[in-house]
Amino acid sequence: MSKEAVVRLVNEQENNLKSIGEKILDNKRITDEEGLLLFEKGSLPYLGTLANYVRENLHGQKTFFNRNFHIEPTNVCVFSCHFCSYSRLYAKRDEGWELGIDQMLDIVKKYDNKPETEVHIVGGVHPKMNLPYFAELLRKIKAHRPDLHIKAFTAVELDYMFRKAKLSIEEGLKFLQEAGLDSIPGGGAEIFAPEIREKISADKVDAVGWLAIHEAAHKMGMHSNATMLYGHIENYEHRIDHMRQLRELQDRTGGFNTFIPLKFRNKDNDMSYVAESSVVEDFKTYAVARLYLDNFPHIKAYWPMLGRKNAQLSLAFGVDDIDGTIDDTTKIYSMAGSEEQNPAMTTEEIVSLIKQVNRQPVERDTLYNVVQEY
Ligand code: V47
Ligand code: SF4
Repeated sequence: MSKEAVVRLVNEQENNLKSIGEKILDNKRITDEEGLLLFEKGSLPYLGTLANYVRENLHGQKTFFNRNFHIEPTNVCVFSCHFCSYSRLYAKRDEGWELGIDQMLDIVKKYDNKPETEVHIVGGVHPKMNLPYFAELLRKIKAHRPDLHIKAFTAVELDYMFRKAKLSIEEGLKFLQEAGLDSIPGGGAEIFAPEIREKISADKVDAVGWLAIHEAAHKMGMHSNATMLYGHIENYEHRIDHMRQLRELQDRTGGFNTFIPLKFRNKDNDMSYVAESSVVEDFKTYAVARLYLDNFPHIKAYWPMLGRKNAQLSLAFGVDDIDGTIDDTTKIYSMAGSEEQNPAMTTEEIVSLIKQVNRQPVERDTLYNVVQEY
């Protein structure tokens, strides 16, 4: 849509929505109240048009993806998040899996001589898989394949490892960085507001701890991502509060690469009674995230969760990244009822998915350096 057409749409809105649109056209930051108003009163076409305007100003038609694979060391977890369909409590670990270091290295070796640029390692919090264990894993992966970027361990896993090892955040991160950790994924953020966090994941690291780990990592030169689990018992104010804390941290460090809204899926967990959000709600959330998080370079739609068609559509609502060519080793979403039961997509499939909606596919590495344009 041309800028003139966006301006015309902005001028047709009632007062408050119009002034927010004008701010966005002027490249000005919107306030929390304005973000909330967009959620409450903005129509989907209006939010989509504004978010797409911002997205195209930043990236044009470019749509990023990377070639990665996942390792999930274990689904045994000492925590008991009610939304989680994946973890098996430590006491019931006969229903779970625990991979040894050599088994994980064998997964890495499957990709020898293949063009994957990243390994993503996230799992449950197993009491026996401690800091030295994971440091050895990182060292072995780096020794085998030094060029592979290791994005590993959510702040939840890191917090547990560091506390058990009696190390400060900085000491723990330095230890892992020296062993080969390159960056940190965005999981474990859920919803920061304590009144919601206490109800959905009371026993793991809180917002202050999650943010402190990401801040320390950024200060050591490591980049990270941030997620938000939405569409359960939180309201719009909680979503804005969550994004405000991320925007403030990003102002201080600039270390976040991408924001990933994660839609709550309700299969086989303690919160199955909560209805899933509508697709309209999903796209509104992507669009408001693009408009509110003006200092985040990228907004990512995680396609296994959304499904391929909705991932395509999300590109018109502020999203510029659809993650990677994941193979079927990831279970955390399929167990929660995601659209894709065995998520796997080849590079050719991702490229044609993006081209079908008239965007330009760009393969990136973890830090968004361009690997190949299509
Ligand atoms: O924090 C768990 C989510 C996250 C459910 O950084 C659920 O590139 C929906 O870290 N419904 C972990 N979501 C995943 C993660 C991640 C994923 C993709 C990309 C990146 C990245 C990081 O999975 C958890 C939690 O929010 N999750 N259960 C569920 N029922
Ligand atoms: Fe454990 Fe993560 Fe599941 Fe929470 S979401 S129970 S920390 S695996």
